[in-house]
Amino acid sequence: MSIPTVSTSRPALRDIVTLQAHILQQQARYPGATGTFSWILSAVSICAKMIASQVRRARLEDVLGAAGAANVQGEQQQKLDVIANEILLRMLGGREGVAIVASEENEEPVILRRQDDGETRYCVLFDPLDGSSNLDICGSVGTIFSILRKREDSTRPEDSLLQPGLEQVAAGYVLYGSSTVMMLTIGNGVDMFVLDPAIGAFVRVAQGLRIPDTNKCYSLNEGNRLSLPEGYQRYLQWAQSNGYSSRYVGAMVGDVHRILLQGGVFMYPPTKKAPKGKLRLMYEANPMAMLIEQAGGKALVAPGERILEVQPEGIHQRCCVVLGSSAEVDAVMAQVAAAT
Ligand code: AHM
Ligand code: MG
Repeated sequence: MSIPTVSTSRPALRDIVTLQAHILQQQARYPGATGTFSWILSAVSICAKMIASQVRRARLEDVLGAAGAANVQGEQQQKLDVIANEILLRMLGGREGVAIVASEENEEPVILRRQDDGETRYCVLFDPLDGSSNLDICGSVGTIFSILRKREDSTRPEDSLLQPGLEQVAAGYVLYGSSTVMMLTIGNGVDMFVLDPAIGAFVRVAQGLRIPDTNKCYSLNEGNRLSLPEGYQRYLQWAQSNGYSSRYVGAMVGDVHRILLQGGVFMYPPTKKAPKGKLRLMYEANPMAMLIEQAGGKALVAPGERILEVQPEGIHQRCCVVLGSSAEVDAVMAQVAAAT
């Protein structure tokens, strides 16, 4: 008797690769790897699941709205900012391989382990809940993270933290949108995972993702238009005369996700209110720049100046961000260069 087969377009079970399996596959490429780094990525994925579940239940649990305090940037903390921050601090704090954590929500980095026992340790920087003003309206929010290797040649924590983005060993974000998506790079391309709520695991849905070279789409807060430097105003004039579309979620993770998948350019230039730009270099711009470059795009602070090459001076430092498809970033920077 033949066994009936069920025809389905879903991947066969043997083809499903969870984030956990993906991390182990990557680890196997480095014969000397101890698993320390993999264990940290696994902690990040558990945090992502916990935060996703909190975000989904926020209104039911009555954890929407302001927590009543301002963070180090002087911005109102939402209750969920505080919850997401606690989850990451506690979970990463429990990982032996994490030496230092730094968060948008904490003025000072947290030094977890100082011992100098020859073990490789890491620094994890994160924005626990980016775009949290979107929470009250059920809009997209996200977690952004950047992982650096702790420097062995210095005992000063700031030397380990204040490394340019080029030194990142991994970076990524989790988007809590209509589904929960993780984008991850460990320096050899960008892979995408979707949280399958039925099995409670992130499942790999794309490998070696490439950003389209061009797309007539720009993403910025156009309300700032009149306070942008002249080159950016000229770019908008040019783009609008050339049939471009405008898309803006107001949460960097949501906006960059669209650009990464569909192409175009995301930017947050300097404004009168934020003369150095609004976005933070270490845990917003750098991880996004690494992802975009790993996908074949560009990420600049000014014409010819990569975000990843900026030498940081403070963990909460801000910078100008222009990133996306190569041709679209070039189009912005051509106008900026022409105006200076
Ligand atoms: P946050 O980290 O306090 O949420 O702020 C960062 C957010 C980004 O997600 C987003 O790109 C930007 O701020 C939006 O700013 P604006 O409201 O000025 O357009
Ligand atoms: Mg943020």
